[in-house]
Amino acid sequence: MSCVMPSHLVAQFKELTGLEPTHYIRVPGRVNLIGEHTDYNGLPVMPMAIERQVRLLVAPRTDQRVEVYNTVKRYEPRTFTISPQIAPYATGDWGNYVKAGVQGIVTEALESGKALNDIRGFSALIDSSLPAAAGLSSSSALVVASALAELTVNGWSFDREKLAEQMAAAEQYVGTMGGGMDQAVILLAQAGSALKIDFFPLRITHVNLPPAYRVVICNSMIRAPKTAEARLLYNRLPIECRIATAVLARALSDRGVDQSVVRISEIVSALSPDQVLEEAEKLFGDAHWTQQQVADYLGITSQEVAARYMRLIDGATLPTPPEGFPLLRRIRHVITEGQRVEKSVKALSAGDALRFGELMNASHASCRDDYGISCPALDELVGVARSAGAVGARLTGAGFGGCTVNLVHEDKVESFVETVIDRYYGGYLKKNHPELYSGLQTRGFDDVVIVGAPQQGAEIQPLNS
Ligand code: NG1
Repeated sequence: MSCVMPSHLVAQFKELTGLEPTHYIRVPGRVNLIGEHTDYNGLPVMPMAIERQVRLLVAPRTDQRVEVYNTVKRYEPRTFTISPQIAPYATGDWGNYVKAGVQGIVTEALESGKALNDIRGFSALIDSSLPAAAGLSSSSALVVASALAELTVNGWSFDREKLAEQMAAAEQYVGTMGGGMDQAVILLAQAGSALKIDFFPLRITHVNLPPAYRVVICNSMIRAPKTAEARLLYNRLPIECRIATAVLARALSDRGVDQSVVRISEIVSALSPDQVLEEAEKLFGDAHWTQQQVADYLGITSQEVAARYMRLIDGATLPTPPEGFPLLRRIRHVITEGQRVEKSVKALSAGDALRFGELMNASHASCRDDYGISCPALDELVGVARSAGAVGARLTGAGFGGCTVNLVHEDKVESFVETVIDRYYGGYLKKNHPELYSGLQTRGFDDVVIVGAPQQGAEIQPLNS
């Protein structure tokens, strides 16, 4: 066990809860190297776990309450009772991530025949060194940490792969229609290597990064939250992919594609990625499709399109985008991004860092132009990073803000960091977002430019008093 428990947290835990902590749980964040928005489409991703993490001290309770404290004051304490259907807090409340993890475990326990009365709750103190809303998976880390707390206080063993799949489904509790990348890397990462993850079913391959290169994460400081309206920006993407999948499956039904498929990966595996791309180009053209056009093509009504494909997790329907759906662009990004992950694995096994860097750059262009998830600050940061010596630079995570990930030769890391601080933070950010820059002047840059190495996945340490 490599995690060291900080003693000041123990004192704080005892003071807040009146209990003695029994376990220390450490859950890393992650940075995605390549493979963006491919996971929920069934295509691969390549993330690694990072040293920034969520740490949690926990003690079992004799009742069915869950009581959580956070070392960050603005996250006020939350208490709730375990039940078959735990009602969420208001959208955006941090406690919903705790509820999501606990609910996932409780649902599974009840389904496996355990009695509600036999399920214990816990008290926990949470501390995080992961920036929130930055695309580094602080939310999934909290969901997984809460689930591990619930499993641990009940003395339940678990299989990491199965738990990763359960947690991907469990996190949808917060209303995001995400995939399974974050929970998988958080639980299954091994120190020293990145992971190629395939989905449905989950499969893991360890990938070595080029030894002379470092992964540098730069926070654009533009927050990328997934709450309220911002969440719609994210959810619109899986919905557009579902619509594109349905239309393509219909078009390709005479080529052996089953019309009931729900993910782009299922079409790609029936034909080949290049064939699907060619067909998609012919079918969709570069125009946006209206909801009515989709309905006409599928031989259903526009209301049926909304009911079948545009439902959000809370039962509401995605508002119809007035400009329509850019179906070719969405499909093209997802398919080429899946190909880029496969090519990256090949490049890295051949030790070809420059080729991997090119693929990262191409991924950024595709995320920006076809998937629409970049923003001026991310584009600027990527441009600065390349001129500062990164062989590959791209946005990472859901997008719309948050961080970039950069591959930098170890000899250039120091000058890379200096140039980025000077040109992006001291130049672009100061000029265009002075309010975001002023905080940095006092805080420094340790939290915004992070040089990372692949870390171990989540760990649980018993505290023997
Ligand atoms: P982040 O960057 O943590 O918001 C989200 C999804 C992933 C994946 C990426 C884009 C969740 C919990 N995570 O990650 O599954 O789709 O966006 O590649 O929804």
